[in-house]
Amino acid sequence: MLYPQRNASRELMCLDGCWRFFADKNNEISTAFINGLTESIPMAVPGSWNEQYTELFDFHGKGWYETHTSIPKHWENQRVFLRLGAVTGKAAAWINGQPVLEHEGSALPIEADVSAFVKYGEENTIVVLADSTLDPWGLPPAQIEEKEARDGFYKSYPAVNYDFYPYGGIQRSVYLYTTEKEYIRDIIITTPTTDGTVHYRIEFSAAVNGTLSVEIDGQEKQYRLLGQESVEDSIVVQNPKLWEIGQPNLYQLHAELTCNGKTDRYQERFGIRTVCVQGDAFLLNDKPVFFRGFGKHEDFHIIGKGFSHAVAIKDFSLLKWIGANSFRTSHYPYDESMLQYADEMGIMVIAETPFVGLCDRMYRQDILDKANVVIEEMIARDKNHPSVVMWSLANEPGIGADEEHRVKAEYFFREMQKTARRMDGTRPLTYVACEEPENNTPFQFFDVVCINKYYGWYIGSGRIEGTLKNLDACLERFRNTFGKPMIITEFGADAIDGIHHDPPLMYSEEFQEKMIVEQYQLFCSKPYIIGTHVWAFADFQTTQTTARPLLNRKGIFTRDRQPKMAAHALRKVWNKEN
Ligand code: BDP
Repeated sequence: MLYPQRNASRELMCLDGCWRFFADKNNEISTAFINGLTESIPMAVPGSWNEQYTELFDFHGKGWYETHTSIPKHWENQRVFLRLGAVTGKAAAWINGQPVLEHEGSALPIEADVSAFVKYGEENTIVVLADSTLDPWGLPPAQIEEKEARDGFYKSYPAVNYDFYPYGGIQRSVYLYTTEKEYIRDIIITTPTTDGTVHYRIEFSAAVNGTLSVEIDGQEKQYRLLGQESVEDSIVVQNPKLWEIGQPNLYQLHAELTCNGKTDRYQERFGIRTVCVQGDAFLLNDKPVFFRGFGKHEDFHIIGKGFSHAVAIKDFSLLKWIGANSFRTSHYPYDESMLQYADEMGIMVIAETPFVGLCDRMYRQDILDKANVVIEEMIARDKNHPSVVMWSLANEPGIGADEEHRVKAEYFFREMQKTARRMDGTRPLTYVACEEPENNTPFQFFDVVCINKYYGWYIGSGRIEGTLKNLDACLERFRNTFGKPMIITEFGADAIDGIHHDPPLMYSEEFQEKMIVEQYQLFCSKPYIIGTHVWAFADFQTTQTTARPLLNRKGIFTRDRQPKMAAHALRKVWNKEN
């Protein structure tokens, strides 16, 4: 899937702004309603609805959005696509009363050719349904209904099976864009070596007759197309400047497809770089790298999980300030702009699926089918970003050591892993574990072992030195079981900003700083550990529970991005290493 683009042949209309909104608390609106909300309030798009109105904070149901836009007359001779960057839960869209889209899954774009439904040179009504109903079979899952009384993650309310707030809404930008009738549907770029060879596969909307030109770094190739659906070839860039951490050299592939006298164009940015796992090393351009950074969230005051360029830029400026070189898109794919910025700033990304909170009941064929679709959609969207160096297929799945569940989970993970490798044979794969090695047998199918360990916090609470020996033993257990390189993808402690204590006690800034610095030293002493990500980059909104004073406070920065003591400490350590 290509990102929408405005260029010499494609037009782009952004529909972000203030839409009309109706929270369907009593399930009153059927799909028969699509021609105008009678009772509605203003709602900003992109943005979650939960913090825009106090009374909607706990609303997890069907949110109806409506906007109007006139569509230029001259678009009539082109194709028009509607593209929703991300809509929570089950989404659907109508144009002028006609259904145009249906999709399940929150953090990936949805689009459809709506040429046949728009009125050209006139006003059009666009309605979007964001069904944020908590679904025990969703990816990610809420708790199962019969067990509602048991509550969710850490007995949380609302009862979801993960530790972040289930914000609802149209969370990312909405666009209308045009292409020619016959158009470039996809471009897949790979760079198998560092010598400058750029492989590309250009896919068309149909079997086309015409010409294609491809240009990279001043070198151009022309193709005559006779009923072809795609072209696969390569160009060798002379003296290539590689994409490196902090030195993000980027190239452009310009493609022009001409059919029946009309030209569709697309310009895709990419980097020349290789990634692979070799022995105990993660190699970027044949040199070992050490991952230094954070697990993050898309989360900010008022906008919730809505995307904001300003917040994204602030986060990248803080990643640079602190000396980080990477982050994980815990626990779902992030807005494409985050990856574009990471490409431009030379920051590595471990890109994660939304499969957080998977548990025993989920290892079924129908859930696997859904999971495979999400993996395909994520890789189809993000494949050309040089910053994405590894895919993570799940966070902290509950696998269980008993034979029945282990066998089911192994099958599930083996199949997901096959789907990911079929889609992309160039990037290493991982998933992120929190349980012991015997509960994580699917690691046999993956390249890197990623673990989340909270010694001194959930295990041996309050004891930092006292738990180092056990943490050390735990690392060795994983290493001895799988013999693979390891990344510590989460470790950390909650610290409420402004709370100080001597001696360092839990929840004080001193405790968080001491724990992170001491555990980091232990991790660095292990040659098989190829990176550490502190949990978390910033404090974030989560569900209500006794363990969460308003927010999850494990951020190194506060929710409004102010540094805690640990941020200054990490900065010293990382800047010395850089
Ligand atoms: C891990 C999860 C993460 C949580 C974190 C925590 O991966 O989503 O926020 O623990 O408890 O289990 O803070």
